[in-house]
Amino acid sequence: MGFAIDKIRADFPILLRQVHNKPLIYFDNAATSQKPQQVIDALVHYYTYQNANIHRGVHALSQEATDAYERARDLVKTFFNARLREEIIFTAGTTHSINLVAHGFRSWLQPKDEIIVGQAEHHSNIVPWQMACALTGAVLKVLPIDENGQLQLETLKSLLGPQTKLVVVNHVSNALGTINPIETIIEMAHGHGVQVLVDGAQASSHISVDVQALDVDYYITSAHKMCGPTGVGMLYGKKELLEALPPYQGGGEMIKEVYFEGTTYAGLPHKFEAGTPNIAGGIGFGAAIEYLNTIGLEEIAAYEHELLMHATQGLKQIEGLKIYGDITHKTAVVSFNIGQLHPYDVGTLLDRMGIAVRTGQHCTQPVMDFYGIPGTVRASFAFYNTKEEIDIMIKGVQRAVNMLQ
Ligand code: 7TS
Repeated sequence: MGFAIDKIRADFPILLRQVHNKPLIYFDNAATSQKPQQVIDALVHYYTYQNANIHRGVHALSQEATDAYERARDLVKTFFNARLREEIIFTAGTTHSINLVAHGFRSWLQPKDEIIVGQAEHHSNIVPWQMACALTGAVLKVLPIDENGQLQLETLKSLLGPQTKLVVVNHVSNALGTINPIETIIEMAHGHGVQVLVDGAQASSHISVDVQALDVDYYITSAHKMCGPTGVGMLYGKKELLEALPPYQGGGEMIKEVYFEGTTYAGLPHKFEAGTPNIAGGIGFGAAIEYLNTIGLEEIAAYEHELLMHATQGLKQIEGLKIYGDITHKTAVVSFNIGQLHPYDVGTLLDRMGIAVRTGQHCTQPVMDFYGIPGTVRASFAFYNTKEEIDIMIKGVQRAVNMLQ
């Protein structure tokens, strides 16, 4: 059976939109994915019929809302194959999850301790660690990429040492789409007794992830990159590590007992979930996972790879076009420039044709500095995109080049 693209596209009402009087072609999926009707319905259903605060009411509505929210946690747990449901912490998203862990690390980092960070990280996986280092005297060490955007594992070998406390890398680069060999990185780090945090924001709706098989210590993502709502995401952590990690925010729900003499904290996952959470968001996250499960991540990955190959081959026909991170082991992201044309100009012309791409640094300034460029044009595809849309974009890029050169 082929990929049921027409049926899938019909689930996404936004794909019927026009932009500048042209049918929308949405190729900014790495920034955020579109939402299927099933997810939109789940949000509306919660607010229409179940709205109540959770974990605290004896009344029926609160119980129903709690059940729906906690069911979503089970869906996330199963999706990532975590061992225990309390290892899944709901957060506001990837940025929040990373800050939560980095804040905990502030409590035990010592001067001269080292954190190894990939060169192609999103700023949200750099700055929280810089802040932790600034407060503790720990040192950030950079694991460099090569010309293709791949992490230099030989260098990791020499960077890992007795001072290393943590390695932080993304699973997939948002700027380039390159897939990092996290299995090897985790094995190498664990060989030195070092924990690994993986930013999975760009992987989790494209690559099947099994946190137990990976033996990863922390794995993080945002629901909005996975057809879910904004403002909700996940931190997976091994139970013993999360139990040792100090809480991030203090407040209601994260406590066991509060006395002015001192407070004790709730168990996992509540210790890290202070205050009223994004209840609708959590439920919508669960609905997004159910939706992705109905299609299947293996099928999604295979289809998106076809899109990637089609786009890569077509774009390479354009004279002077350079793709950054031009390898095959990547998700469906093509980051490129044409000669000296400014990516912003190309992106603006594509927008006039109804084609949404992202231009600029993609919150990865060190990657742009590495290549010595102001930014790139980034087309990032999802399983509801088509080769026909890609053909329109390729023609559009050629038109933009003709107009700008
Ligand atoms: N890490 C990676 C690898 C990302 O791609 C992003 C968002 C984040 C972290 C931050 O996620 P948030 O949900 O907390 O904002 N990346 C992008 C992007 O590539 N274009 O817009 C947002």
